[in-house]
Amino acid sequence: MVTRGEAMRMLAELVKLTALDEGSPQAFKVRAYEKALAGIEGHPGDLDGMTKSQLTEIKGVGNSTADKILELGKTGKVAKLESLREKYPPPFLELTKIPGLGPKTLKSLRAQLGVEDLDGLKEAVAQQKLRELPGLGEKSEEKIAKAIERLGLHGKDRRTPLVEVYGLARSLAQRLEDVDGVEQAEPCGSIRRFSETIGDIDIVVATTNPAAVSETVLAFPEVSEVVGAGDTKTSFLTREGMQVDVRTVSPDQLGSALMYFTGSKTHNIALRQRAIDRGWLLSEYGLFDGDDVVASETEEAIYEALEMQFVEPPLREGSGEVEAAADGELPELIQRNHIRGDLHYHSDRSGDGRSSLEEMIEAGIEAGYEYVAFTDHGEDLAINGSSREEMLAHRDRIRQLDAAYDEIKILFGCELNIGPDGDLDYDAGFRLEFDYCVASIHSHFDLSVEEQTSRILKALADPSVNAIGHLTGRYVGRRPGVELDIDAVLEGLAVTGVALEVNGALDRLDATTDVTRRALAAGVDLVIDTDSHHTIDLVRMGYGVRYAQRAWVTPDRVINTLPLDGFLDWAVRRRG
Ligand code: DGT
Ligand code: CA
Ligand code: CA
Ligand code: ZN
Repeated sequence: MVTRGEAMRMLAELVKLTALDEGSPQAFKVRAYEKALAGIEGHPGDLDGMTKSQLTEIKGVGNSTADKILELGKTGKVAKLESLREKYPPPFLELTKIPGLGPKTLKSLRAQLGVEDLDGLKEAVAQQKLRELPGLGEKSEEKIAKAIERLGLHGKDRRTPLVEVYGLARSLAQRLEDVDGVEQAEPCGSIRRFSETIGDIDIVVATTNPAAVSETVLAFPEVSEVVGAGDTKTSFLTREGMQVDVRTVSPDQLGSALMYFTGSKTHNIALRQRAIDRGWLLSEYGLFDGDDVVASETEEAIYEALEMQFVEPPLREGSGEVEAAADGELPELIQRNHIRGDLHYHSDRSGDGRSSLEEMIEAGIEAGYEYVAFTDHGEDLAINGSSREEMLAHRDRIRQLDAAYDEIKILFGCELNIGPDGDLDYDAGFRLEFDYCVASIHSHFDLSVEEQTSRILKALADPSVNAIGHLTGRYVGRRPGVELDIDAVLEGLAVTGVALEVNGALDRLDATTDVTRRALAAGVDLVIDTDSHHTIDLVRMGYGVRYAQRAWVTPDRVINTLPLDGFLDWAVRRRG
């Protein structure tokens, strides 16, 4: 029994570990696994019960990958992967998160300096040994030292990016929902609040049969070490050292348990105080008046009993939401169903795009959109971009498809690359040929604050630019974003009327919550996008919306909540 997801996870791990083993992400074997991964990603059905010859019919899947999928189904393990895991244990893998440390460098770090983990690396940096390695120098040594510092990779308080645990948490909860007696299983804690980094995974399970849940948890293939197994809580560590706490409650206590384990701690303390003010007690088991239950089954009932508006989980950070909810003054938050279109959307016209125009259009219709703007990469993004001729031919196809699909408006757009000086793709005249442009940075992350700021300001002054995509270019926990004078950038956005993007890709989540909040205060328009490169990326709209909720974003500030006419007016106004 192999699901598509399991096969994809196996291949993704093989890609990563084989690149290390070969000392290059371009190695033949790595490319082969990547192709197989893309093939299975694009394969519509599940893999259950498929024979070897059926498997090799999937695009990119060769004999050796098919064997591994069958081996995974039969034994739950893949020998090749197990030996690679042994060779590259989690403490060593942590080093791959540091920018500037590619497979080749890591290989020589290990072979020549005996670096096995972060501590070893820090020591080598302190002794200035890195600069002696081939391909490295004093400058890259400093860069690596700075990255270790800024990524917070050191110390016991280190946190894991949401993107690395979100799928796992969802998958564990889904499997628990299939267990006998379980009514609902939800990831809670910082995951439910949609925090971009996570300390540990908390899952709350409403069940009439807690023993069956505990038994199931202990048998999960993800368990590498059991931390504790009691009547209501089972905890374990994954191979990567991530702790997972699974708590069981009876179904009539689900609301109070969700509330308690979602937190945040500050939010909970304020709620408990409101209960005490009424002579009641609030715990994970319910809201009590002496022995009487006031409310416990749903979170809604508890907030109502405490005379408050319902507080969406992303808001529960103890930053004024309890007072606002008590005064009935929580704003109407942005919700997924307010969104009418996606304005950062790639097709396979982009070198890194994976789905065709038609597939992306149909996915957009499926998602309920009234409009989408294809924003394939401009010419500067060498391997991923398109020349003028290619773009004009692309426009013809988009116009034809727009005429063919009545149910959705399809716009001809572009993702303009912002060069180091703030220059954009093509020329000013050609840029105005597009219906819509998002401009973003994709390189030169190490310029000074002044240089980065003027780079952005110059780009957003161009009349073709409607929005700035993934403002800082960060990858959560992996690549720090560029350093900017945020006030100056926000003022520039407000003056020009260019929108600030909240990018819903889980590894980006950019602009950050803090910047988005300040953008609201500065009167800047927002746009929430998926930056989809494949039809499966459309789920990111929900992520972008939830992340935007953390900044208290309201629908009236988000331009892609506008109906088509209103949106087009907005876009045209900018182009004068
Ligand atoms: P994390 O794991 O560091 O990303 O952050 P959380 O918020 O998931 O925190 P965690 O895992 O320590 O606890 C999960 C939730 O349980 C937390 O958000 C609120 C609740 N909680 C934990 N400890 C306490 C406590 O001492 N008092 C109260 N009222 N709630 C707590
Ligand atoms: Ca947690
Ligand atoms: Ca926890
Ligand atoms: Zn993009």
